[in-house]
Amino acid sequence: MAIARDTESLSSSLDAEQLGLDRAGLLGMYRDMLVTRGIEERGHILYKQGKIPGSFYTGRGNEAGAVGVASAMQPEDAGTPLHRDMGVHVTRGVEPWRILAQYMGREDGPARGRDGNVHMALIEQNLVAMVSHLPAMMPVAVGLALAFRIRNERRVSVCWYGDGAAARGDAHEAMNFAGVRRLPVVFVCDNNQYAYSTPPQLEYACANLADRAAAYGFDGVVVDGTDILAVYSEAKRAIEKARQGGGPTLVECVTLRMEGHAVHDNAFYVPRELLDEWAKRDPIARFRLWLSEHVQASEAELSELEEQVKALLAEAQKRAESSPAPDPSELEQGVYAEPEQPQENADA
Ligand SMILES: Cc1ncc(C[n+]2csc(CCOP(=O)(O)OP(=O)(O)O)c2C)c(N)n1
Repeated sequence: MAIARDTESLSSSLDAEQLGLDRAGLLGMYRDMLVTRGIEERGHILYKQGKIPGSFYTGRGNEAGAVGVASAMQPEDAGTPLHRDMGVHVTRGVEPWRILAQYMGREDGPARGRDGNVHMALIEQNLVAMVSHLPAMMPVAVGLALAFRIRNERRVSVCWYGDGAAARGDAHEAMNFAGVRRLPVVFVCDNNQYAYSTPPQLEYACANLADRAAAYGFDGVVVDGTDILAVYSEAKRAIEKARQGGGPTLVECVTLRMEGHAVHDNAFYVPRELLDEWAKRDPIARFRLWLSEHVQASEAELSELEEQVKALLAEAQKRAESSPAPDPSELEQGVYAEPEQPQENADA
């Protein structure tokens, strides 16, 4: 029995306008999706050229989920994006060359060559870098929301996690605590239907992961994660509700992971027909069509934008490749926070 609410697609430019999205904003979202995919495609090639250490993950198919949610956040809001959410970093303004530098372990990557290639975030964008253990960032995101509450700040924390991660205990603890305290946090479940090779029927027994929200005392909503405007609309509603003191929401964005778990994996266990079916719902192609139908974006205008993104990324890659490797003698710098100086106690 499903409990969560299902969303509808946004159908017209009027709907988008009602959400506060003008033509420039809509084209900006399209651009952010293109940049996200382009960076990951380049990363894939760099990995195969042996230029990226470790393994390499992409969020192909999840561009609408990442860019749509991030576009609905305010700059002061905070978030904990994961390995499928590169679009969050792009939307919040990290320069593409720095992401490519991060991939290659260079000094100019946000982690300055000191962490895994997708373990990155710029704290000035109010993003917290992920750790590998899933979903260890959920209690962190809830902690951010608790801090906002205690400090009386009208900020919202956005917490991304996967369908596989949803099965672990820390996901339950985070959501339970957030529900009990009605904290300003939005849980975004990137349900890409596979946790490595584990399919949905072996991951959970409810109809939707968003159904679980009811058990924690807040709303759950299932969104087509390939429809950027539906994602934006639900994320905006959830974020502003949290800001007004209405407590958490669980937004489940349903997609299909369009590549292997990481690039070494050919995903032989995902049925070909399923991949073919979801390929027809590619989020970038869908939005491109919407833009041409609803805001009269011409073929020439869209192609020009696409060429601009290609040129930007070619330049970004050159710059990233010229970024130096970190100096081994400085390896330990910037890894741990410097301890704060104890405050002078006036009464002592
Ligand atoms: C606690 C823990 N166990 C195992 C792993 C190894 N691992 C990394 S990603 C992943 C799959 C996670 O699936 P999901 O949460 O659905 O996210 P997805 O990668 O599909 O986006 C696994 C098992 C991990 N990172 N953390």
